[in-house]
Amino acid sequence: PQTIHLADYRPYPFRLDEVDLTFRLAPGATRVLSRIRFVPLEAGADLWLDGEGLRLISARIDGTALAISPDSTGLRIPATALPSGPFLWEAEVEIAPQANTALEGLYMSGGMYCTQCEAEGFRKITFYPDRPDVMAPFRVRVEGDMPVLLSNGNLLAEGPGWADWFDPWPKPAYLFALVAGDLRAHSGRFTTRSGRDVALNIWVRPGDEGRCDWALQSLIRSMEWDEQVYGREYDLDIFNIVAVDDFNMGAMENKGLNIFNSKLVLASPETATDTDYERIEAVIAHEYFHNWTGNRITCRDWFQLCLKEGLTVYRDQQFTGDMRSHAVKRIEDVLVLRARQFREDAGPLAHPVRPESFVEINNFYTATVYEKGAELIGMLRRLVGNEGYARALDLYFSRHDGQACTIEDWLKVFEDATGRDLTQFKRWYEQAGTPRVSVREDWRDGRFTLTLSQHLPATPGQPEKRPLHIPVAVGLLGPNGDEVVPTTILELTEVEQQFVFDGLAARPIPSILRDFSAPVILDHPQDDAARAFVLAHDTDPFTRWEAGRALSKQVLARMITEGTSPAADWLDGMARVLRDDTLDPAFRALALRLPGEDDMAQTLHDAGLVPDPDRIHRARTRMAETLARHLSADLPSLWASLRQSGPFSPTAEAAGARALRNTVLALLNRIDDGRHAAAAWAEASTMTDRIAALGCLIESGRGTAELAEFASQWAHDRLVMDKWFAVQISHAKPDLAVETTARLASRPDFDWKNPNRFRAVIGALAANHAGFHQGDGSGYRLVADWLIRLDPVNPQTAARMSTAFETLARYDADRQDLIREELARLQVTPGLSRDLSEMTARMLG
Ligand code: BAL
Ligand code: ZN
Repeated sequence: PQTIHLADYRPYPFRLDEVDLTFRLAPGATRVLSRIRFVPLEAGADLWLDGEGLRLISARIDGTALAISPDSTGLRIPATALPSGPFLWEAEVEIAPQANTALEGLYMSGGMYCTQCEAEGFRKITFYPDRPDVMAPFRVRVEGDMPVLLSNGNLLAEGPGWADWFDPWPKPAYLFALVAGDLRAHSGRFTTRSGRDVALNIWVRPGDEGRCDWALQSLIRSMEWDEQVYGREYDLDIFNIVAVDDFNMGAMENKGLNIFNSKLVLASPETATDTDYERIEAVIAHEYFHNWTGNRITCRDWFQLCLKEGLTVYRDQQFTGDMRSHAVKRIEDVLVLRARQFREDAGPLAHPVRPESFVEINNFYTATVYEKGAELIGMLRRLVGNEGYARALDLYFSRHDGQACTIEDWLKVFEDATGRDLTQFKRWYEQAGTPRVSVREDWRDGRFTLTLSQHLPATPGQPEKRPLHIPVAVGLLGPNGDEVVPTTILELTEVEQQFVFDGLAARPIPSILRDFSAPVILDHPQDDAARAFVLAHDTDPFTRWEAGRALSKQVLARMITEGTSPAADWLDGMARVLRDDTLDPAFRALALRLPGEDDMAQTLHDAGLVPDPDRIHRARTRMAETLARHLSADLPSLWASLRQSGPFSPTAEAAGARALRNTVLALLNRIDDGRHAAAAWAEASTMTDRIAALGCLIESGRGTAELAEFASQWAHDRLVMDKWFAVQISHAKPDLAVETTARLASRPDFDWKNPNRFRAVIGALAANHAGFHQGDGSGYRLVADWLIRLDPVNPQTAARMSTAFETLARYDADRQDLIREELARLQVTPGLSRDLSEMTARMLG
């Protein structure tokens, strides 16, 4: 397969004035007619149109029929066969949405037609320059035997079996969308700041209308927020969201017609957890925010993906912080960043936020592009300040509206708006890997010196690294816990630098990397007592939580490697958090959560040790049991006091109380043989509480009757049944996880072609650290078997799931051999997709 390089970018030599499409829908043979006016921008350029899997019926230029035969990637018409000026291209093709299991292009899900075009799915719909820098207004006629026929933009006219749509905003083909089906709308309205009345619709299958209001309210809040915070208004008369059961991603920001995985739309207290509610709110916001950061201003090429994704993730994180709690949101985001992005950056799949080459772009919708991309925006903001950030964003929107842009354009806006030189900062976009920042403290004659140094390890293809421009937010605490130096941004630009603080009465305790000011691994040797002090006194909620986290990891690492008991400082620190009811319950829940097993494996590997998954699991279990016994006098009464009565509330406050209550339940479950979990199950009225109780029951070796009850109640509901599958595997004991997965995968309702169900089962095994990494390789084998089965059906989801193997280098030689064997088996599978073969090749190195 061909590798595409950023350095090879060339502009498309034609402009497209307008695109006119007609769809005659039929499951096995849909006809797509296109009429496109091309205007040459360069003399002598051939016309290249992408096209894959299309049956060409006819093609004409300015009315003259052409005899052309496309190859498997598209068609070329030599310049000599083209008119010298503008011309009209007309083509008719046939496609088979019903046969499209890859869920890319036009496909069918549960009897409805829908599309997914990002990144390169439009070429499976018609011949077209399928690249993001080709932008045009689209006029679309949809004809089909379906009650609801939708496309982008505003509805011009409709009648039985047809609808005409026009999207006046020039857009790249990846933002095209079409939906047709028997759908019902949950509707609302929004009036923009300048008075545009917008019809809002959440389209779902009949019967699901009652589970749409949270999504609709989240959309309205997002629209208000983007006006208030970024000055961005919506720009069409209608905004449609459609929920689809079979979807590779979370959701898609098609202009005026967002298409969502139904998991990220449908919510009711009985069927969705608090985590689902929070995610729905965030993803609705994310896709809506793309209307400006992605659609009005898009990417010049796919190497610039972070331009829209990093910024839009940053915006949705800000939004969630404003709607809920900034402290809690920051901690949650850092947990995700470490679990997914640091993990990626530490292994064979490490790549820069702006990659320089790819084989299959779908393999680069990664935590690095998204989450690390968002961290880079946060760092820029810290470096230029809030006002500088606001000026830069205003300039970005005014300068680049309607354009397809690059990271260079983005950084130039910051330089022009603030006068800062971002030459060195740009390396964050170019160099892969997680930097380590080491801290040394020195106290002499009333002068406190912090020496910061940075190291960026080699990553695939990048043996040498240059120093980064790192904003390190620091505050100093006095011995009595008072803040003696408020948060200051230290700019680390060299390999090593000293920062001096004078005029202090006593040696301070530093609080470093406040608010997680940069995506780095902090190496700050502190003893247990200093960490416990920061946990008790810091004014910054992130570093406060982080001190507790670092202490927990330090204690757990000693338990794993030396077999020690948990330290008293740690137990007391946790007890203080548990009892401190001045703290937000959601924060307390996060602070009481023990480090994950995968996280510990990486931490041990970073320290030069070889992690043993079983030992990690046993030590973590012992740690939780010891903590539960230490807190046993408090837990039952706290659990009882957090019981909620009255109607369900989805607010952050109510969800935080449920999170703390279920954290307490999980601790109780370590020492009470499932007694409280059984009570919790009996009284649960929300999915949050039900699934928490069920997880606990399974962990204590019970739950058979409850699982049966759950399944009989929810057999008709795919999303709820996904949870039923996943909970059994996530909570399975290490030696039972593979067997449980295999048993569940043999059930007739394991609909493995549905990406949500596949992830709920095979993904859950990959996430059960000690279960997946069983020393006999059975976990690896089962996942690889399923990847081989899924790949020909849905290469994108198979490739994504293959990242289960990205951590191979951490483990002992035997496990490494077993993983390599499975990757090699994948690699030689006949007909392996471009997606999965790129992934296996990168992982095998
Ligand atoms: N653009 C793909 C889905 C998303 O990031 O919103
Ligand atoms: Zn996005």
